[in-house]
Amino acid sequence: MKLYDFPKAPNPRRVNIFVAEKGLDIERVTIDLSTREQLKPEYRSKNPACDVPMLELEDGTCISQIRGITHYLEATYPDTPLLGGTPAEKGLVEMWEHLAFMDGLLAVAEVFRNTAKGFVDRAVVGPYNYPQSAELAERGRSRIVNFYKEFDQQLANNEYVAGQSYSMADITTLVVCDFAKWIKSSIPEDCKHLQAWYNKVSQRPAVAANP
Ligand SMILES: N[C@@H](CCC(=O)N[C@@H](CS)C(=O)NCC(=O)O)C(=O)O
Repeated sequence: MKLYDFPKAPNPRRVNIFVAEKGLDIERVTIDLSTREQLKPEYRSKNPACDVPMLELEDGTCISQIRGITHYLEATYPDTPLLGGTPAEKGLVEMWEHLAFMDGLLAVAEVFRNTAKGFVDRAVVGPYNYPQSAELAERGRSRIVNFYKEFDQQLANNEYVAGQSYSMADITTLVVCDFAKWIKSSIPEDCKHLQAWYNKVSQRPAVAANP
């Protein structure tokens, strides 16, 4: 099994933390996003979505998209469950992880990809080139403020993002909070629950080992 990776980028980091939490040792292949290796024919033939991470199984099956990869790994290595135990927990982890991705990670990406110089023609991840939009960058900034508020509220009543157990929903939320620093945004002072949770989960060995 091989994990195609670019550790500096936020989405591969989500899977790298997940893998470390499970204590798995998986061979890595670096796809250099800075030279646009993800768009080259060799990688594109394995992953037409042209993104990382991507997991290649022993038989050559290629699974891209973090949900695909984490569900495969959870089913194969069920010890240390990170996608929920009971049916209700599984539903809640999916729910909160998806919200963290849609309302958090994509909001930060909306700002970053529509403002960073190196992304002038690459405002959207994937095989097609799209130009940047200043309006989308501005909209992203206001979406992040709402993300902080929503997740602070959730953490006022729950120890972890999806309830009482640490899960993939925490991993994605933590990565959003760190990715936001790339656009000079940080957890607002009045989001005390989110800040306390952030301080706690940042100290986990799997998180610290994948900065
Ligand atoms: N929806 C994808 C997101 C993956 C993604 O956006 N990866 C970024 C790195 S953070 C990427 O591959 N970017 C390639 C590019 O910018 O062209 C997933 O769930 O795996």
